[in-house]
Amino acid sequence: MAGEPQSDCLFCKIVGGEVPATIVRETETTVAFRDINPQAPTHVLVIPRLHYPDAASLAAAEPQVAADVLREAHEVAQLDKVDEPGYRIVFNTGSGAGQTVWHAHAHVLGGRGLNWPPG
Ligand code: D5M
Repeated sequence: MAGEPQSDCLFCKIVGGEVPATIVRETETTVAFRDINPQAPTHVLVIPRLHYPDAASLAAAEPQVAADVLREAHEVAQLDKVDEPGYRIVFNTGSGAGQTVWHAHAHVLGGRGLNWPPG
């Protein structure tokens, strides 16, 4: 059921401590950890503890938690000192956009020049 831990979800396992991760920050509603395949000097994933398959379904069901994810993304950027000159928050949504893990997550990318448009 949406919002409940899924036994076959990698990020639910990270939330539950069953799969190790390099945790950066934790709150009551979110966990932030370093991406295993970093695309920038700072590449952190911020996830809700609750399981929703993507950012849109999270925002629809739990708008406060979606806001918590955004707030934490900025906290992570500040922690890694990439908030200046700037950083990027990415929510890949759908396989066509490159989403591979079906538990909502924000990529926080920074520490290098970031091109626009993105690839
Ligand atoms: O992003 C999914 C991201 O999840 C991708 O950048 C790799 C990352 N990933 C996958 N497994 C792990 C573990 N075990 N730890 C940390 N990061 C991980 P998407 O937008 O779905 O393509």
